[in-house]
Amino acid sequence: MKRTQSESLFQTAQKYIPGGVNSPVRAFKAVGGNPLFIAKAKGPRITDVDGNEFIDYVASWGPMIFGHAHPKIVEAVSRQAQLGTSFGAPTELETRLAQKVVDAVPSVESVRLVSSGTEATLSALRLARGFTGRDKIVKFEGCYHGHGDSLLVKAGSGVLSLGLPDCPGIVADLAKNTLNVPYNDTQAVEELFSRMGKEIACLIVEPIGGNMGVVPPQPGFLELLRKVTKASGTLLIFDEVITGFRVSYGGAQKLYGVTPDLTCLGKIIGGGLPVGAYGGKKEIMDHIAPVGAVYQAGTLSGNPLAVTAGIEMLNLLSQPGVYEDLEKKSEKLCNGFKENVKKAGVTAAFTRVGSMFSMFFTGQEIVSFDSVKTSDTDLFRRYFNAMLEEGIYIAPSQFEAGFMSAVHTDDDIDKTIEAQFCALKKALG
Ligand code: HOZ
Repeated sequence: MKRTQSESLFQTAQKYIPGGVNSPVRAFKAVGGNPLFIAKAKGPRITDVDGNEFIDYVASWGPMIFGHAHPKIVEAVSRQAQLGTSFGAPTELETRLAQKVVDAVPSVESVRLVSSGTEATLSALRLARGFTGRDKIVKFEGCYHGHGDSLLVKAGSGVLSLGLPDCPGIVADLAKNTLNVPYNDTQAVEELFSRMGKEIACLIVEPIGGNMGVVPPQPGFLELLRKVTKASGTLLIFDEVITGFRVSYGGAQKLYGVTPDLTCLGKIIGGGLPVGAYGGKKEIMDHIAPVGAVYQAGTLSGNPLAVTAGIEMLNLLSQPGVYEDLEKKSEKLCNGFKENVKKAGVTAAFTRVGSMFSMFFTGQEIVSFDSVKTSDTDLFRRYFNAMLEEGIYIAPSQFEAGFMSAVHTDDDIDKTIEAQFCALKKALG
């Protein structure tokens, strides 16, 4: 595979941008080699600057659920661009998107739009602390909630992929208020809450782990979180930046029937443009300025282009049969992968909820940060590079999810399964 243009652009990028990338996981550090620079993408395919075309299962880390450059989204954004790209003043579009979110997501009565998932989670934490008057927060090992200071302790995503120790620059006095518990460990949660529940402002969780690879919640886990937080006056926050509108139109909370107090959203509700949101009960949300005293603001919050793309995305997602189709396609792909793994004699564990999935090179059952860390990352590195050679674009880390889109065809999936078998054989050497 020719990579000369990407190599040359990466050399130049490193002169002007730290590490040549604007988000660390993109740097391919966990898989060796240099990142591909992307020229364009359409539907389920992405093309690099050297003209190599790949079937894409990264989907911009989730949001391209209707593929790249969907004509309806492109048309709506182009139309809006003619009318202006940013006003720093309210538009009707924002209310239309907010209303769609309120109608779809069980916990959300009122929602504030921001510009990224990170902004959503750190604002939700501030709100939870302001609302409860408590400082401590609980999160789970391997969950990643963006790069806010309180949340980068034992985090997943890039921190895990690059094997970084806890992040310098985070004030110890703040970090000490972040308590980590192993994912799916109901006993540890119960024990922590019985000891100090009344000091805890909020518990934040990815209702389906998505940033250490896909780690589904075990039966009863989310229900337990709801029970202990309610009993101690702690706010339960679901970080649905990945799962919101991905695993069902109402997110993981609708799928599992557990309603948090606050929900963070991102990515999908911006149709691939920069958006985040946090919402919940009106009684809590009304503590945010200008109604209440918890301050949070942003010139680009509710940006008209991003909101327009989000409205179109939710229109597409609300058509009948979308989630059933995603389920069928994802099941077909993962079944094909499982067969391949058996034929190739590789040990691997599979996880999937709807259209988000992972394959870990380990024999362990995947339930937590500790279990995903048993994966053979060296084998993953060889596998990732072999998949690229075979024309398949997956996340450059064992610890990130794969995503199916509504526009992958049966033929794309068959090609992927065939390619994956070749990649497994190459990776095994
Ligand atoms: N936080 C994203 C992975 N879960 C990575 C985003 C990016 O590097 O673009």
